[in-house]
Amino acid sequence: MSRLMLGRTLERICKGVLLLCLLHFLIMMILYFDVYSQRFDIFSRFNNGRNGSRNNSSGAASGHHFYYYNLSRPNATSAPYLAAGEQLVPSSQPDNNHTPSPKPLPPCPENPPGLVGRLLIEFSSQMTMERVQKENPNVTEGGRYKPPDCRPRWKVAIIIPFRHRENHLKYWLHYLHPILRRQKIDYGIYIINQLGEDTFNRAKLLNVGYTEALKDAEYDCFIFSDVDLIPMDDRNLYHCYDQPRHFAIAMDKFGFRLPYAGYFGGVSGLSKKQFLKINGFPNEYWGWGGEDDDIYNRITLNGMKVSRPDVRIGRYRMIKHERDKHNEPNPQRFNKIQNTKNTMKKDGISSLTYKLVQVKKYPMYTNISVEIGKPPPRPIKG
Ligand code: UDH
Ligand code: MN
Repeated sequence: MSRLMLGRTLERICKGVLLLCLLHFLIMMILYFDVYSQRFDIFSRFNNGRNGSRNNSSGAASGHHFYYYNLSRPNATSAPYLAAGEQLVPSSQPDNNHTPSPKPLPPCPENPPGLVGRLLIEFSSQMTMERVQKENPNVTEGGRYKPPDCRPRWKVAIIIPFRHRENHLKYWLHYLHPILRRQKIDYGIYIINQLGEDTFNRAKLLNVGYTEALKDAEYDCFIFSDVDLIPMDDRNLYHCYDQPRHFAIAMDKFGFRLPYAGYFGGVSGLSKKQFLKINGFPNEYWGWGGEDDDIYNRITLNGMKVSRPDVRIGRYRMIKHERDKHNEPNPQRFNKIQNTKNTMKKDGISSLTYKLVQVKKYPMYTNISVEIGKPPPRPIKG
């Protein structure tokens, strides 16, 4: 009797186990087909990318994230001027059926993988705006760009003081757009054009650039660059740092060295917070020289320290030029830079006045034309 009972119990257990196995098998089958269909989907896209002659050994596909590529985009080509890693451009549109909500982008890498390092910079061939435009199809109106595959830490306005330097501007745009794109910077280019023929005022134009760029977008980082300075190394990253940044530390015209310890000229960058802390730049330096030293003084007087790249990386070429008309050396500059401590509180972004005449968005940059006045009449001696 008890044997019979034992047999039945065993039989029930066996049936139970068998049922469980069947159920397990069923679940496995469902999961398998589900995953397989997804994998198939990913691989078909990935292969599309390869067929589109992309370099799949670098860039997005080599990271931990799979990106979907849209071959219909105009920049989905392997143009020779693009560096490795640039060509993998994910679509900004989610793909039709499979990605209902776009995944949040990962932060941009601190060392962007597409950088090429030392660059060959030369100004012998003629440059045209048509060529610059053709080479940079993914720059949007007004000279705006943001990386499609990652989230940059900074939103950078690049401000260029300008008058009658059209030729230099073409070279600047030709070299800088691809560099900034490789650096994975979210940026806009603002040319601040001083109207009229009165004495040039670089620092005041930079203050105007800060103000006008902020009307366009919520920038939190400002890079101020001369129009004739081209970085020779794309590892010199155009974003902001813990301290105000001096980028152009080794120019060809100074024998690739810092001309003096407190030099802050050429290309520099401040976060919005750092810029406001020093009340922006002085408006009262008319003509060439001194304004960069005044800015340096403002930085140190406000308890900050200038940060700089490695001297091998912060190299620049300046397009050769003669002194411009109406930008003679300012004879008052030596006196003025002794007085920054007294002047900086009242002269700066807080006291800026100008007349905005025109804002025009071109494909490769935004042009802001302004009247900024002229130097006050010099007191008559005697
Ligand atoms: N700038 C203009 N137009 C001008 C003056 C200045 O666009 O008429 C801007 C431009 O962005 C330029 C920057 O202001 O890069 C600085 O001016 P700069 O290039 O004249 O200054 P730099 O120190 O030259 O390079 C000084 C004169 C060198 C004369 C050398 C003669 N061999
Ligand atoms: Mn110059």
